[in-house]
Amino acid sequence: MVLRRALALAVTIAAGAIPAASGCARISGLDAWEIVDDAAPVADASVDQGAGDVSIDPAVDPSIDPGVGDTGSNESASEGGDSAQLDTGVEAEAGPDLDASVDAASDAPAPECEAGAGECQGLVPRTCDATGHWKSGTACQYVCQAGACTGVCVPGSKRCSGNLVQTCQPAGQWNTGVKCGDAKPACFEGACVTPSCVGMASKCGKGADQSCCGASEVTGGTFKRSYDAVNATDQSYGATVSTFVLDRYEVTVGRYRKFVEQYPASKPAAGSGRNPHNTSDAGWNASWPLPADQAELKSRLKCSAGYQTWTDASGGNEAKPINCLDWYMAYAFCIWDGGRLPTEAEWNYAAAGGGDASGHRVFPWSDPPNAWGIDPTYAVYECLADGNASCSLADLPVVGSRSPKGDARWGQADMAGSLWEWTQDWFVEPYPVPCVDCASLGTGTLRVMRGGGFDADAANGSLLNVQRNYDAPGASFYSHGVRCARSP
Ligand SMILES: [Ca+2]
Ligand SMILES: [Ca+2]
Repeated sequence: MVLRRALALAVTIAAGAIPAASGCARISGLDAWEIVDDAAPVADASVDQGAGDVSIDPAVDPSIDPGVGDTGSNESASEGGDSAQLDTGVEAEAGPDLDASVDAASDAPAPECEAGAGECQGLVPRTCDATGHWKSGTACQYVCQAGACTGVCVPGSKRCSGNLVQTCQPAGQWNTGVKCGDAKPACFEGACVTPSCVGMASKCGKGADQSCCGASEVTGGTFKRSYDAVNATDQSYGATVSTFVLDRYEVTVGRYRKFVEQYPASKPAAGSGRNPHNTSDAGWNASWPLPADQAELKSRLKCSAGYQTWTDASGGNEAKPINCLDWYMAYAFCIWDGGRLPTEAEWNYAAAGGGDASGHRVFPWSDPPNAWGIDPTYAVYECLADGNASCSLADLPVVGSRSPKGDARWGQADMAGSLWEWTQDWFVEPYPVPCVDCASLGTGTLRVMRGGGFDADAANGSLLNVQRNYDAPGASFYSHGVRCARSP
């Protein structure tokens, strides 16, 4: 292999090696030179044929004289195989092997763009330089258009402006935004949320990394109340429930704290909290008793020294369910938070998984519906959550601690166990029929609770979907909590 000089050009050549395997290897800055296989003897000893490499020593050959031509007239070759030195700085074979075999003009890259033009490759802008070649710039943060960075936001991203959700447009500009509706009236991190969820850390669920504010739609249908074909076989109490939204979790201490902080301004207005599917629902009654002020509300939340989850200062219980709620304190929270109490029929329907072939479940997680299995990996009950049978506040873990294994059909966690959950209805027995989005709202002395508590005994059926419970609406107790219903 020899190095042949093609044209007399002034080039500076960096030290380096030309790959032996290449019959024609180009060195950076060596456009005018080519390497070719050549059977002719090589006089240049600096070309290391043994190694198959051509090495160029700029220290020895510091410059190339553009006047050097194929004749090698400026070469100073030494005898006996010594390096043929060119004043060009390139060691090359002298003599007959020098051959102008390459046209430098054809070797120059052709223009690829019109000088001054601009375009984008993804987020990277590039402009066409004076020689007609693309020069890439630094990637844009937001939008690249016509070779330039523009915009103030990433298209598709969202942010809040007051209670408006703004969306970043394709050109990287915020639109005017959409106002959050009544059900989720506050904007937080680009999404409409319920007031209790503004700024709320995601510390719920089994990994303590889920939003405590999750809610999911329960697809409406017809079913039979307190019927599961296994434990309860009376099919007399059919009901139809319209599609609604039910919180995935029981209300947490952290969420309830937002209500407390704004109390008493967070008290419901008369007539608020109606179930939109039930025209006979008059909503909140202004005569219903609530704590007079924030101090009294806090006091009421401390109903059990050993088991209350409320703390006056935010602490380690924020993702635990708030207990010690009476019916009024539960309902008032849900209204303030853009929702309402679920009716007993709605609660029963969601826990049972509806009334089709996948519904009428024994437990919320039962699939098939008659599956009987329950153990502490499914639900929080019998004070077993901390692994022993004695009862303590450790037996009431964060909401969703058995999720998703213990979830109901539409994603609600802790429907069985954790806390008993208030519903809107007076306790009436038997169930009133017919029932289309019905609720027992007339008069009574006891309000319905469903689902079983963290200290409830599974053997007595407390956690079964068919089980009903009740208490006086003014009763605060450490196993009483709530989960809110909402409109889709
Ligand atoms: Ca225990
Ligand atoms: Ca529960």
